[in-house]
Amino acid sequence: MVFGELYMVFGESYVEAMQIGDCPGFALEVVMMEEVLRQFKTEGELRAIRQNKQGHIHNTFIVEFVSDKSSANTGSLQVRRYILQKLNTSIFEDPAKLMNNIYLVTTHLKREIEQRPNGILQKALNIVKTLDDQLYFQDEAFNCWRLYDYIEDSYTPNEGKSHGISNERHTKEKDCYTSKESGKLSEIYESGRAFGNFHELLKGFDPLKLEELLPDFHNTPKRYRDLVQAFEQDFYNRAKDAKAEYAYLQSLQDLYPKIIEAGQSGQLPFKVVHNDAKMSNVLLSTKTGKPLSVIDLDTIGPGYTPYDFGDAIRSGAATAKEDEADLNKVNFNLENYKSFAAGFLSGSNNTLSQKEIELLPYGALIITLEQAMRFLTDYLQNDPYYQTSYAQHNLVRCKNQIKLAQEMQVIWPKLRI
Ligand code: GN1
Ligand code: MG
Repeated sequence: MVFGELYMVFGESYVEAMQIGDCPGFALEVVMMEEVLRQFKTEGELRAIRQNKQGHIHNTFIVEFVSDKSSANTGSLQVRRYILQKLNTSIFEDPAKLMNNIYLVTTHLKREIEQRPNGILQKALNIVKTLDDQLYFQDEAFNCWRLYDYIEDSYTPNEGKSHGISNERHTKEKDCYTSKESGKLSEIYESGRAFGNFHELLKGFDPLKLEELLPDFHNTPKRYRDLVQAFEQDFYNRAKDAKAEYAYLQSLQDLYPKIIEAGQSGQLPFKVVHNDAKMSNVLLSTKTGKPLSVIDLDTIGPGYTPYDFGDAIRSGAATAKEDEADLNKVNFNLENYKSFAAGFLSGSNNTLSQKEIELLPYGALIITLEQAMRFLTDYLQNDPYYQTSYAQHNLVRCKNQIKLAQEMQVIWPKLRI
């Protein structure tokens, strides 16, 4: 039985499983995951586990359960899918606080969504609790695991794709949620509506109820100081590879405080924002093409609107993914930018202030530059943070983000909303 990125299909022997898997200790890992899954309130029998390598932080698996309750109409087995994640506790050191934040926010979102039968977002993430009603499970080796319901009939709009441009390499084969190749402008617009609506639904939620798990996450001046320190220390003798990139990022340092200062001086409302509002964190419906849900709530917390707009633009208005090494393929697409912005304003139902709207383009540029700094800092520190597949990976990602930022600078006046 083969479907997609196969990790393990039960019913086959572990010897076969080891041949399918490509990492040492694979069979052991499968046994461990079976044991972990037994701790959660799942339905049916475990049938398959597939790995998903898309995220940079946690280890993610799609797991499939079947129950013998056959559906009356089709006679087929009932299948339930879940997302299982082994949490990266070197980054999220306090999983209890992490899961509590997500629980509070998803509970609020569910209530808001229920109250709006004709609303934009249709579903909130649903945490599957453990048998003893906990939000996550800690195994004997102190690994922390969580389980979510898989949101069916959904896909993520394609990152790194502009309207009309087709590039096969941008397919996210290993995505949890299928990424469609169509790359329609309407999908960018719908994603804008999804994030705009996400902000609107969280408007009444007090940001101080959430723990700030990764302090200074979007404190761009601090990210810059971290970069300067990593470059000057140069513990791994990698600064020599990144002189031009460093000089460019240095040259823009006066721009970095723009959003955080507007926030701290009270010009921007202090809100609950997503803080990792990439295009791949929106789910659209495969049936209607309209927004279904916003996912990946690890970084949910206090912040300012331009942060989320910025992350969405650096992914949604780019013609290539952030891993693309061929910079000729990395361009900024103004049409996508405009569509996303229109969707974002519409989805937020006119709840954005004038100052927030004025600073949205700054969010796009600053968050892209911040991401370039984060990748470069990680490269200079020998990649302790982001998962990488080869030595230059973080440097490539940094160059990619810089290319995008430079293209935004060229057309800057046109980014005004
Ligand atoms: C990380 O793993 P993922 O893709 O959800 C990172 C984001 C970055 C992103 C870059 C907690 O997100 O901030 O923008 O990589 N998340 C964290 O793709 O650092
Ligand atoms: Mg994330």
